[in-house]
Amino acid sequence: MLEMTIPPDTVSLGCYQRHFLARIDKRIVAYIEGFAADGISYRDNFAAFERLKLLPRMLKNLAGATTQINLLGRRLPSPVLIAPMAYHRLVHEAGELATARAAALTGHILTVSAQSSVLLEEIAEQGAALWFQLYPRRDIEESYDLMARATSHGYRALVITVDAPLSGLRNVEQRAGFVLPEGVSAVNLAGYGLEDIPVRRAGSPVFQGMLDGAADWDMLRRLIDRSSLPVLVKGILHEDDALCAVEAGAMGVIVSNHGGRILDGVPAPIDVLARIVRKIGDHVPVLLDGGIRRGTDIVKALALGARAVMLGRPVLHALAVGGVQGVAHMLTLLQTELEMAMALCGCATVDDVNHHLIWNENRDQG
Ligand code: FNR
Ligand code: LAC
Repeated sequence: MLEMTIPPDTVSLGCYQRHFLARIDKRIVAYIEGFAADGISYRDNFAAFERLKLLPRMLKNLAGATTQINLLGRRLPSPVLIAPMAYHRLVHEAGELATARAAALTGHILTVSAQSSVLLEEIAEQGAALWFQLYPRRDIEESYDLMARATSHGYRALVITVDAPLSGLRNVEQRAGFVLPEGVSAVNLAGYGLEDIPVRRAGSPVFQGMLDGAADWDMLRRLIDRSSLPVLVKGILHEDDALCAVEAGAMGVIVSNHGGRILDGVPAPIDVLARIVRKIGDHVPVLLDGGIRRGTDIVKALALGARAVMLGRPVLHALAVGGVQGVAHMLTLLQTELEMAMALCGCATVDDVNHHLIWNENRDQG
């Protein structure tokens, strides 16, 4: 695989983003870094973490400290997973094969998107622990087929994304004129029917059939019933939807606004996390993504009840800048930041990271 040199001033996830923005074709940047409409939710995903403050405890005994977690019956070295993202080959020749190699090297789970640019069967050969993400397809047999392919190739869990029956208003992409370059495509889906519905009349196409056959709770239940793997439902913001997902049989809920890419003007996941955890209790793990860029962000998410977090764009930034080594280095930087943040907060294990760590400005007034 291509050898790449990581610039020596790359010391945080933000540095990878800076190099990514400077090096990569503007149209591809518009797709990857882009957001829905005006980017209100995209920006708020970061601002929400900035608003939260940690109140650390001193002189705790930190002997034997660890970031290990239990998730779906397995022990994982870190509460950080790689979020599903389409088309890694947009930024690196080897695409998801390189990301999987880095995940294997560092012990992180890679969630492979159904829209990966390398076949899910080939990604499975890289030795990484994998989850598989899919959007419910109009033809449920095609979803079943994808699920069976992932299951038979050793994927450990399925993620069904429910927040994108439409891909959202991508004005940034439209302005930049983004189209998939030659040679990059959703190869897993090549044998299935097209999901595009022909527009029947002039005018807005959205309510002219684009949503016919879109998934509903009944379809979700059927998909979960069919799966022999645990299913997590991704893209939940309302606590009642979290409960519906659990009632449909989900073994996990991923609180997410899709990195601000689908509907603009929704809350940051970190701001709705605690309500969701309160609603569904702690027997079903709640994960969170959107705006995680620092070890302290992970501590904040865990403190508010997340079992683990998922990391999106930084993985593609690092893949673009440094290939396998870049992604492994970026994940290691984040792991170091997490350990440092836990230690400086006085937490030896993830169980020590709880809501008492979150500073509440109003506590003294009440
Ligand atoms: C995504 N995301 C996404 N989600 C999903 O369920 N299936 C997918 O195929 C994709 N594809 C995708 C492509 C790109 C380029 C990006 C940036 C994101 C959303 C992703 O899983 C995750 O929710 C966000 O990226 C998390 O936010 P951050 O970490 O990017 O801020
Ligand atoms: C995106 C789709 C692929 O966010 O989920 O671009």
